[in-house]
Amino acid sequence: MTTADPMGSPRKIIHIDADSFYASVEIREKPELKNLPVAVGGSPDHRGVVATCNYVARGYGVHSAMASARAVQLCPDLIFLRPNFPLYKAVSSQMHAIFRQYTSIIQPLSLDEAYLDVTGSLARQGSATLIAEAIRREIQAQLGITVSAGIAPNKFLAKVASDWNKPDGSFTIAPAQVAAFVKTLPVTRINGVGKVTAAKMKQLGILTCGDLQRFSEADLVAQFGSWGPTLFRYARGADDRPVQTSRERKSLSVERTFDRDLHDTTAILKRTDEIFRALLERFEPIRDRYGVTKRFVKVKCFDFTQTTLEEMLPASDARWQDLERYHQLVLTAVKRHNKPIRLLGLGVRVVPLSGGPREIQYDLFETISDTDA
Ligand code: DCP
Ligand code: MG
Repeated sequence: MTTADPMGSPRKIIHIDADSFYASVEIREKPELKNLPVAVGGSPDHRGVVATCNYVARGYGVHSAMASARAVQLCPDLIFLRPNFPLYKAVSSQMHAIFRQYTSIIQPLSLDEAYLDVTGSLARQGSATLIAEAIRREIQAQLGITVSAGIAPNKFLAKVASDWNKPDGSFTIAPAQVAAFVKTLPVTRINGVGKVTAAKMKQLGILTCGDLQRFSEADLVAQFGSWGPTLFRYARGADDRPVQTSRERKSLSVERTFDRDLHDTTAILKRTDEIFRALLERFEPIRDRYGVTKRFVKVKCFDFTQTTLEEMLPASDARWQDLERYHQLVLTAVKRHNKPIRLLGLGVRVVPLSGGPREIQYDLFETISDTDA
């Protein structure tokens, strides 16, 4: 269910994001590593990549998606751990069990990140801030890891807010504070504004959402294409996207942005295989409830030109799990531009298997993505 408050009063959205998730879970298992620099990922001598690292390692400049070999250069004492995905999945389900004590309207974005709509929750006198604090305390006490929380009237602001006092912090943007908050909010805080967009905005004299407000919607469309109307609303702190529970899921996708652009077919296919495995893993929890109607791929080149290709499937069944078809789609998409690749994404369009009111027409290409740009 989504929340459309009949009185028109603001929604209460919480965004939760665990701190250095994989690393925190590993350190919980091995507390003696707590104050040492720790990374989870592939080993430095096998062209591995850092999945994440604790905040001690971040102090040396190590970060997600960095080549492990580079990470060791920056931090010679870095301790590398192999990932243990089943354990991270288990901790993620335990986090969700805690969320469900407060609301059933939960939209997972990845294992460690979710939106919660607590507009109708009666717990903690209906205070979203107190609910978020309770969730943070319970996760720390029961699961031994810390999470950060953002509390706001919509998803856009809640996500910005969860990053505000990270790690182990929370931040509330009350409805009355929204206008003042966005005035000075740097555009780089907007999810999706990366280096290239930020540079373009800077050239236009746009550093903050306040600056962005001076542009009309038409101007923004002229400058930023189909993203213009969204930017126009975000600049004003507005976002009416509902928190979508998995019951309403339309697609599932996994994207990866690479530390270094991929140049050759072997590297591209190797990364495709990794993303394919991640996609299978994300599909697993919903496989009994959803059928797949299409597979799609997204390829973004170093210069941000992008191609999306999709392929209809004859029946909503399990046969979508065909790595060869994904290879074909990726290679076809890559050939369109024939340039170095900065991002690859694989996904599926899904429909609920049982009948009912939710079987509606689905928009194309609305993806719930797992971007790590
Ligand atoms: N992850 C990954 N590869 C990436 C980015 C993330 O494998 N390029 C994995 C490891 C992370 C987990 O996903 O632990 C969650 O991603 P986040 O972006 O939330 O990063 P963290 O939780 O590690 O750190 P934080 O949220 O504190 O910045
Ligand atoms: Mg996180």
